[in-house]
Amino acid sequence: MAYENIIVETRGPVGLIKLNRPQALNALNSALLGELNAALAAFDADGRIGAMVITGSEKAFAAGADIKEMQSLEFVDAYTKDFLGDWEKVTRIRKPIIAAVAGYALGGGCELAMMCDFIIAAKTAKFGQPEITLGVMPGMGGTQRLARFVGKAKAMDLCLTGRMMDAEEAERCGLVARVVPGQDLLEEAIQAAEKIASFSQPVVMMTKETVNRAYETTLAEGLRFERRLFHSMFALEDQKEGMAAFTGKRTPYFKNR
Ligand code: CO8
Repeated sequence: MAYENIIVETRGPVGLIKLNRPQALNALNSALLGELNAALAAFDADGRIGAMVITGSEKAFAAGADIKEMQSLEFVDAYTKDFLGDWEKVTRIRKPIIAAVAGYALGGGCELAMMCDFIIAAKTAKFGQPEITLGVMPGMGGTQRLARFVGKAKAMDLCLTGRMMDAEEAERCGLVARVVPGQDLLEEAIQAAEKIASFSQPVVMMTKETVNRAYETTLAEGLRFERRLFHSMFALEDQKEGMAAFTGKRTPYFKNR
């Protein structure tokens, strides 16, 4: 598939997607969404790929949903056509996705970064949910994921005032996993993705699925789910290999990667 709004590459076992609408600070329109979903699904189905990275430009990861596209939308169309409903597909990708964020991650941009499994940010990154300044509120997880990831106080602050927070504050409050100098951002994200891709793929996928359960169910149910999947790992050759390699003081070779 030829893409116009994203650039898609592979780096060994890593699928790399660069959002590419520089004239609009990578604002997320329907065309970009369609392409992003297609590229993610293709990497998810590709046995050679173990993890993915989504990134933007130095200036913007994404400055939000495309305001110009949304401006004349009417309620009846938004509702009946489930405007933005397709964004949920990003969260159904089963292999890990890292968001490598430099510059603005605002509105839908911040929400897209939160749909990824973790965020590595450049020092220049700025996160925010400025929808309130446009007469709307977040529509793709900003009120829900942000509240779960950083807590009520910070989520309310960001969603109600529309202010931006920098990378340091985002790391402090748990939105961001690591902050690195801008020039190291992509390399750091690719290295993390390569590391993930070197492990047993079913174990990686089950780990992602299980951590995500923590945000969807009770602690008791989450612990039960974790234990059952943990038990199932003893059916994998990769468990035998990983533990044999440890006791044999050698590097494991995971067959299912
Ligand atoms: N939509 C459309 N175009 C945009 C957007 C956007 N979100 N952001 C920037 N642009 C365009 C500008 O219009 C401008 O285009 P032009 O040159 O044709 O006028 C170009 O990008 C460059 O932008 P600026 O000149 O404004 O650049 P600055 O460096 O002066 O400012 C800012 C950068 C502060 C990021 C500024 O562009 C800005 O405030 N952008 C809007 C941020 C925003 O409000 N985002 C929230 C959008 S609403 C939303 O995301 C709803 C979420 C619902 C779910 C969506 C799921 C995907």
